[in-house]
Amino acid sequence: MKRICILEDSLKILLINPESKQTVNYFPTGLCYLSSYIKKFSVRKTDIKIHNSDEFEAKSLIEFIPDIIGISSFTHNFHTSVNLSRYFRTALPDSLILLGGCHISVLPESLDGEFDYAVIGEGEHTFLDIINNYSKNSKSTLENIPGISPRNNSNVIQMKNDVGSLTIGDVQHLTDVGNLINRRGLIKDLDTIPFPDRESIEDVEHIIKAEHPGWFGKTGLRSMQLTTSRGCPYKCIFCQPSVMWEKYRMNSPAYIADEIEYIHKKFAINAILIEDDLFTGSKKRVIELVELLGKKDLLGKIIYYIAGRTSQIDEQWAEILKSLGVFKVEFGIESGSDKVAQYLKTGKTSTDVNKRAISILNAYGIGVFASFIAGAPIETKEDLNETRNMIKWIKKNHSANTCGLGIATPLPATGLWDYAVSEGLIDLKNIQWSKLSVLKNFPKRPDEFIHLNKNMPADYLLNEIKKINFYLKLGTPSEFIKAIPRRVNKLLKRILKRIISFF
Ligand code: B12
Ligand code: SF4
Repeated sequence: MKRICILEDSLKILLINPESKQTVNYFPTGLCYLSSYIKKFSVRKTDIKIHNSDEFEAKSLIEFIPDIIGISSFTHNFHTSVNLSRYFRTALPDSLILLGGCHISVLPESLDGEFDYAVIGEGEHTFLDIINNYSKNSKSTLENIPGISPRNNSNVIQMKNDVGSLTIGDVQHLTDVGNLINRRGLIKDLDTIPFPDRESIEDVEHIIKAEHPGWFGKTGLRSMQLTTSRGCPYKCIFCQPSVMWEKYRMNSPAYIADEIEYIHKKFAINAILIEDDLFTGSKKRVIELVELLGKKDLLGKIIYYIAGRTSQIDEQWAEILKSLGVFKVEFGIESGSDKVAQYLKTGKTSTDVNKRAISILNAYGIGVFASFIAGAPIETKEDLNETRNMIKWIKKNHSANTCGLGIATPLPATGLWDYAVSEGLIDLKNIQWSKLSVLKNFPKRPDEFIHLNKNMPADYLLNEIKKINFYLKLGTPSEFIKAIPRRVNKLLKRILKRIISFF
């Protein structure tokens, strides 16, 4: 057996998920995996804090005096991450400041702020190497670790595989950059990664109790997220996981069943959001999972929210998902127009296929969350009208069905990004990252998003989306009546909060 020699000088590590509370309360899964990996495999003693909050200037973070600060960033909150790095550089000049997550992994040349290094792609191995090789006296000892991207002071990223260096603006095609970066090989067997360290998050209970009626159809549950795969085998034109993760990998049914058992026992969880891009990658895997959960007497005790592809769904899938306890399946329908849906999903899809999958699941009492996108470059007013009709059909088909409509957003490393760059809609030297937000704080004005569509003026598009979202908010007449107590309750809570804050 391999012996690990534990170095005595303990390292304090602060992992941060910025702006986590601005959307929904959720677990920073990536950071939790990094933490558990370090705890299991590092040769050093570590004291790890995972900060999942909007408040960063908290004295306690500075008083912790972390040796290493690791920030995880999406694209829309990249500006906040950059500001945070500047804040920490001033408050704790000697700390090593790292950046990771989906944004920098697919757009490494955008590295900015006061980060010492960016970690590209899957983070566990690279972070472990950083921890094991970190020296308080010299940050440059880390430079040769594969998977990291250092930066010098002139916004130039030094590529470490002898292809020279790139300046912001040099690179037009992101996939090329992905190939240039010294990417680290992926972890072959996901089961070798320990369960994510949810215990190190401050205030775990708060996240568990957060209300998610949109996912689970009711409130008062104790919910948690679970990852059972990484990546996605498809390549939709607006989505980046296939670039970020390169390859689709899955955990084994035994690993997943053990993790479900663990979180059910440890945190009394009765609702699980499976956050895979595609949970339905293998029928055999889910059949085996159901069998194992049956043996552990866990069927019927937990409800699940999962994501799938409509083209896969048949009666057998519906039966399997029902026996697992799936309450809702998320589908990227994207458009009610076949032409636009096929453009966005870069492949075969149609309203007929979508309606069939939804009807099969609904017949088994399983609801769907159908996600739509408006404003794709080729979309016309008529296409958007077909989306409106499809949304109405879905809502009427089953009371558990819900829909969401977002705006076409050119996320880095996607086909839409390439389109926006080629049309001169993106200037990397002068970009406002918050414009690439597909968040709840939806753009209210044309200058708050990147308008990709040529057939509809920006304000017309925003107005149409607003109307459809208003219909979705109100719901069908019976949904509206049903929601009155919840809405009154919410309003009272808000008033009470205001009164308390006043005193
Ligand atoms: C589940 C999920 C969610 C969940 C929870 C998110 C979460 N746990 O982080 C919910 C539903 C809340 C969510 C919301 C949103 N999401 Co989301 N989400 C995902 C999804 C499907 C999985 C995320 C995940 O858990 N991955 C698994 C972990 C292991 O990976 P990871 O977090 O990337 O971490 C690894 C590495 O990145 C790295 N790493 C990460 N951070 C750091 C930090 C350091 C210091 C180091 C060293 C390494 C490191 O190491 C980790 C382990 O390998 C991804 C797609 C995907 N497959 O990644 C989209 C994705 C991340 N989401 C996306 C988007 C757009 C959103 C929303 C903006 C959508 C919306 N309409 O509101 C919101 C924003 C939420 C917010 N508050 O900011 C985009 C982001 C694109 C971008 N460039 O920003 C993605 C990539 C999907 C897509 N459309 O392409 N999301
Ligand atoms: S939208 Fe869904 S199916 Fe398409 S690439 Fe992204 S995760 Fe995969």
